[in-house]
Amino acid sequence: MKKALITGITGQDGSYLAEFLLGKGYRVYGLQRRSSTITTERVDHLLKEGVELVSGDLIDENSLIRALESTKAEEVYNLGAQSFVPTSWDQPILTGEITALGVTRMLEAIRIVNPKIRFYQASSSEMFGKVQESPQSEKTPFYPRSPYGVAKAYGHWITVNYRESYGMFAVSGILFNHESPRRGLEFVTRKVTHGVARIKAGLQKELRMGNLEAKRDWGFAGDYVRAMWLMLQQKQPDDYVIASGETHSVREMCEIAFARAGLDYRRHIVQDRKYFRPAEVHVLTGDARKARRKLGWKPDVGFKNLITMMVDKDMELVAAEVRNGGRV
Ligand code: NAP
Ligand code: G4F
Repeated sequence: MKKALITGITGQDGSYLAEFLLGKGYRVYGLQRRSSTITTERVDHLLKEGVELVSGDLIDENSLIRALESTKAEEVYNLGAQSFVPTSWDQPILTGEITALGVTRMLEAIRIVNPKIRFYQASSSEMFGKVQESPQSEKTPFYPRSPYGVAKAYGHWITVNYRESYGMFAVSGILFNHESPRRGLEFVTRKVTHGVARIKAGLQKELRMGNLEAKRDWGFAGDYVRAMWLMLQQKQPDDYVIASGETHSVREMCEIAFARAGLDYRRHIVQDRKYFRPAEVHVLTGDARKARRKLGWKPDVGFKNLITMMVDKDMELVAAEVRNGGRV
């Protein structure tokens, strides 16, 4: 049985990846940091299927060494991060500690415990920021626009550096935005699909938002975790862009989401300066032809189906909340 350790298992991608690896017959371990509240909502169903949590934090090197020693993981998927872009302006140093230096801590832990461990780094299309060419491929230069993007660029290059310095099997997946019904409520797609469900249920009337003209290349998280695994199964370590290749504006996404519930977004969305960013990434479009060619990867779920799936799930969730008097 192959053993994998996932950092960030309690997040959106961690939960889909854990599910996927269980399906492949892996023994799956997840790094969980200490919290005073329950954070396992997304993986509770998997804990019953054998996923094991080990305590650790990307800020604490020793905890990473212990996690590798105790699990004897052969593959490490480093998905843990302070991943919300606006928070990175409020807490740039913490973001650097976790999202940038956390990568070096894990790479060092691997070098100490077992340099043969295969390592996946969750790099991001945010690194392209003020895009230098379109679409963006593995060869496009980075121009990050947020402390988060800068931290991810560091994480990306330190991964390349450990591969080149020590011959480690360390790869970066440069993933464009990917969403799901398990997406955090603060990210724009989920904020909208959950907002739509609440408006439809009569729990709120308006949804306050930022820049509706920003454009993203959105895909489904379930498709994207498959690419992470494929990257670690190759003969040679390499970096890949994972994207749908399609770009849509936040406005278009709102239109689809509200229409699914029979609503007109123009009647409910209020633009609020509070949600605009100090520096915006205006448009992202990924070129995933290398992943298609070398990994045989392509996404299954298209943009409209993704947003529809998310609205439908949020309508179910909000209906259940209403039935239970506000509790899920
Ligand atoms: P997410 O839902 O925000 O999950 C982040 C995970 O990181 C959570 O499990 C969180 O744990 C954990 N974490 C935070 N600080 C940590 C620390 N100090 N030590 C250990 N774990 C820590 O993010 P996601 O959407 O699943 O994304 C997964 C990874 O892919 C992230 O690195 C993200 O930056 C990157 N990425 C995401 C996208 C996307 O569109 N989703 C695109 C490109 C790259 P708690 O539950 O305790 O907070
Ligand atoms: O959903 P978002 O917050 O995602 P963003 O900033 O693109 O970052 C996500 O994708 C990255 C990959 O490119 C990941 F690395 C990162 O971890 C994260 O998962 O915002 C998307 C767009 C932005 O342009 C933002 O300005 O939506 C715009 N937007 C407009 N109104 C809003 C809002 N974003 C949020 N979160 N909330 C709004 O009200």
